[in-house]
Amino acid sequence: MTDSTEYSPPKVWTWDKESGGRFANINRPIAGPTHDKELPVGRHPLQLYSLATPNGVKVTIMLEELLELGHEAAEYDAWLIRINEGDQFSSGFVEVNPNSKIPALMDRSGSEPVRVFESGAILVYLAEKFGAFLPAAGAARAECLSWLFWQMGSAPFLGGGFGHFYAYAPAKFEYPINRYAMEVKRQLDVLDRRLATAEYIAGPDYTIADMAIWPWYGVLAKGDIYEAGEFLQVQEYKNLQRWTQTLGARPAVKRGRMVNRVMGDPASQLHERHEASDFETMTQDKLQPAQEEPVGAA
Ligand SMILES: N[C@@H](CCC(=O)N[C@@H](CS)C(=O)NCC(=O)O)C(=O)O
Repeated sequence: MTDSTEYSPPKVWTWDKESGGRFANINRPIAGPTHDKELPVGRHPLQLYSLATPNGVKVTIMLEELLELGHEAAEYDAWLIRINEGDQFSSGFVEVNPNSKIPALMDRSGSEPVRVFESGAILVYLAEKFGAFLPAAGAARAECLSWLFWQMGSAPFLGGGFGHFYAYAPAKFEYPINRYAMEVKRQLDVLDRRLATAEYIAGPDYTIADMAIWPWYGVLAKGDIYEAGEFLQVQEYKNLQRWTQTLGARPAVKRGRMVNRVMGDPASQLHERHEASDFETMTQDKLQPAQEEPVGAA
């Protein structure tokens, strides 16, 4: 079960720029900005700086769901942050998120702008601001927040663990792939069992817990990330499959997935979103060549 490339750690770790596998160019052991650049600001109160990775899509789904419900104050500008080109290390972005990761939100509706980073915090902030998709109190709120934080704690094992070693590492190593496949299968079973007795993740209602979990585990269940559907036998999780399809059919989910998307079918990519009508006027001249993006560099 040992790998052929065993490693004896030195006394002191040093930064080896070649060691990070795919996307090694954005991995650094230091925080802070690498260059001076302000972020653009559009005309809506909500300014989102993001990319359509699973963590980014959670927020664009929420904003599109709020608009679908008729909350006009949820209109937003979504600016593209190309993380594999280092946009997350600009001085402007670091001011909004000192952790240099998408998604990041500026709420400019009040007298002072409010910054919000971490996708879970953004979902809670928007849910509270608009009084939607998060039960107000009691057991229902506790259940929703429990599943939301379950997602925040679990997805790094899927993305940074399984996804990294199965899809991005410089070579396939049995030990980490085995370890993280085991954990991801366990997580899929957690969701499948929950969805055997509940229509949505937090109970009878669709909430921010669904919006947080679907872009990771729903998309994994469709076999759409890491090309791991067969390896993980995702079709076995029948209740998860039912929920995945139900959510995937929601118009706001379909729109949310397109915003800040730079990969896949060009017709599914809306690089920046400034108006609701942008979805209708998506034209080829707005589209640039597809490129690869890190799926959850968490
Ligand atoms: N826990 C964070 C994770 C955010 C995250 O990992 N974002 C990735 C893309 S999915 C990123 O911006 N990576 C850029 C980098 O690591 O430099 C959240 O949920 O917001």
